[in-house]
Amino acid sequence: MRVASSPDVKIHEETKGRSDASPSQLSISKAAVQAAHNLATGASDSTQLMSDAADEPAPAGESRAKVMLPIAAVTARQVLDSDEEQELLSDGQPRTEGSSDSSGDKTAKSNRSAKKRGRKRLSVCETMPVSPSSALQIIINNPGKLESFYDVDQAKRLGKGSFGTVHKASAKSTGAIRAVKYIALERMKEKINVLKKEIEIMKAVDHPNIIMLYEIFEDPKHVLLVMELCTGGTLLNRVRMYGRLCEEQTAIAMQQILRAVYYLHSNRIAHRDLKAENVLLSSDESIRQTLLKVSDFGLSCYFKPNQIFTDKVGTFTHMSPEVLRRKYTSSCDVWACGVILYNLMSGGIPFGTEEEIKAVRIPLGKQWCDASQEVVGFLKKLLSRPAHRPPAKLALQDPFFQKHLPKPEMPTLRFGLLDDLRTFRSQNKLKRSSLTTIASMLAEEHVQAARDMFISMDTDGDGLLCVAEVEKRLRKQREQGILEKDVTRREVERIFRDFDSSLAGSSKDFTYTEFLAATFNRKACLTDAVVQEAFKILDKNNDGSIDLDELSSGRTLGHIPIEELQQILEDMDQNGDKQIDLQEFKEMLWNTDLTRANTTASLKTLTASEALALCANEGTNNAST
Ligand SMILES: Nc1ncnc2c1ncn2[C@@H]1O[C@H](COP(=O)(O)OP(=O)(O)O)[C@@H](O)[C@H]1O
Ligand SMILES: [Ca+2]
Ligand SMILES: [Ca+2]
Ligand SMILES: [Ca+2]
Ligand SMILES: [Mg+2]
Repeated sequence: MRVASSPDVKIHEETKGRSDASPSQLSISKAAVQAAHNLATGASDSTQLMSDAADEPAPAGESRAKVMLPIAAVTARQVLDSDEEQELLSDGQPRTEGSSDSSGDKTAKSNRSAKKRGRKRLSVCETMPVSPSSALQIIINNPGKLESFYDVDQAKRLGKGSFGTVHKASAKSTGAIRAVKYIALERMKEKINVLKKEIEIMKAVDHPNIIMLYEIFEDPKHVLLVMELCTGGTLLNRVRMYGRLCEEQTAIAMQQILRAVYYLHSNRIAHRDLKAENVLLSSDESIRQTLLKVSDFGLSCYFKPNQIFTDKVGTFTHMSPEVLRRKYTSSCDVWACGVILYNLMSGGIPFGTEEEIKAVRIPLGKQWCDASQEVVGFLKKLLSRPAHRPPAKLALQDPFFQKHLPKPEMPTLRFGLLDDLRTFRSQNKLKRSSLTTIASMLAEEHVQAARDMFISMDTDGDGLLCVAEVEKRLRKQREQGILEKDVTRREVERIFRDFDSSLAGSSKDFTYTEFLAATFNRKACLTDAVVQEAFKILDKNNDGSIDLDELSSGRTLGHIPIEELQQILEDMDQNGDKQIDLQEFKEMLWNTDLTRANTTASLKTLTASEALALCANEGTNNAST
């Protein structure tokens, strides 16, 4: 057990395989409760758990029960995890140690036995399934050295977490700016499975309000996560800067956080550590102008329908009553959103002790006097017993948002963009992955318009663009006189058909990164440097060409049927040497012909209106620009 001196108390108590909480576990909540109590009562004998507490004066003039705790109060973080440490040896066979071992013993024993058998201990990533990033469609584990690809600004630390630090870095090839999270393996020790879960989940998510993981490196001492950079700091810092946010800013922030939660829950992921400190701001512009990104998936996990969690994890101040009782579902994230809402509106947090949380009495002190009926009503819904608490999807439809969100901007959707989407769906996996990879390398100014378009059309916020959403937007533009002619539902549906081998023309919603990849401005963005970089990622052995072995190793695009790979190679190989060289690769990227579509009956004939639309938009190849 380790108590971090970080100002952020994350608790992870597992009951799996155990009947009772150990004394050490109990002492955590006691310590947290004590820290909260000290803060609420103004006690100054700060413990390690409340290292930041002294910076934050408790609001004066409120009764004990109504004191709003500064958020840093109870935040030293603790991770107690009894996930069974799996020792994986280079023969690839997992071996689970008996859970009765103490973890220290276990690790030492595994190392010893691995040595005895003369086998190399595998790196963290080598013991994980090789699956492509769902957003980027490629394997993002980089076996090379981080320093060969990125210049890391060691002097500038963006933040510090329980297991290491986060630094700013720039990609050598494209200059793209990133954040690198250094996770010290030495400090993770038997928590390696927690780290693996964090990586797996980050690899699986693709949403404009969730931090994106671009690449994973490993050195003997660290796992290095290359992530999307947020230069605007944490939402918590923003609140501290202003004391509290107005209702409009609160509505903007809460909508984005709940959209992320809705997306996660739809994908059966519970975050379990939502708090303003784990929500980052994309830039230092105002909340109205920047994007919020949910981050820190260190305590997240997948769940099955109706699954009940029993492990007590999260940050104490944001834990719901049912988490404390160790019988809860992903709805705990919605409760945490309630605590965040309270935090944004007042600058404090509502609950400091276990009793207060369990009693679900929300302290609405004088800070709340001038709050609107809607925000108070919404707060009460989020901070209610599980049976009354709305799921994220429903919370997003709350009158609070209707009343307090500014009118959304509506960038014009052009036919050219629809055409880009359809073209993308007619292309082979290699081209799609290359374009997606390239989209991930682009500078902010090149993706901004497409991103705004995606967000404005994804009206339910689930991170997917569906036929109905596009149709609705077209209809609206037609009503506003921006579109001169109707586009029928069938025509919209046509755009959504996916000619990927496994889908054979069936309809599929557009994901966020797919949308960016399909619509970025080819002319402005397909520079030699970027194309070469994308090529290098595929040319694993760096011999100047991509061949079948490289593609079929599973280390590039994941596992794709060999026939499909052969077909891809054949399509792109112009000189017949069964390899793709840089020139052929460039041509593939530039070629916007509907190569596959030409041979696909369903796309062969454009309707008259589509043909008209295409003609009308010639020259405006990219609608997002
Ligand atoms: N992508 C990012 N961009 C900018 N800063 C970041 C990023 N990710 C993390 N940070 C900073 O590092 C801190 C710790 O990162 P986090 O992922 O929350 O680690 P931990 O799981 O240890 O809390 C954050 O609070 C934030 O200040
Ligand atoms: Ca949607
Ligand atoms: Ca090669
Ligand atoms: Ca060739
Ligand atoms: Mg964190």
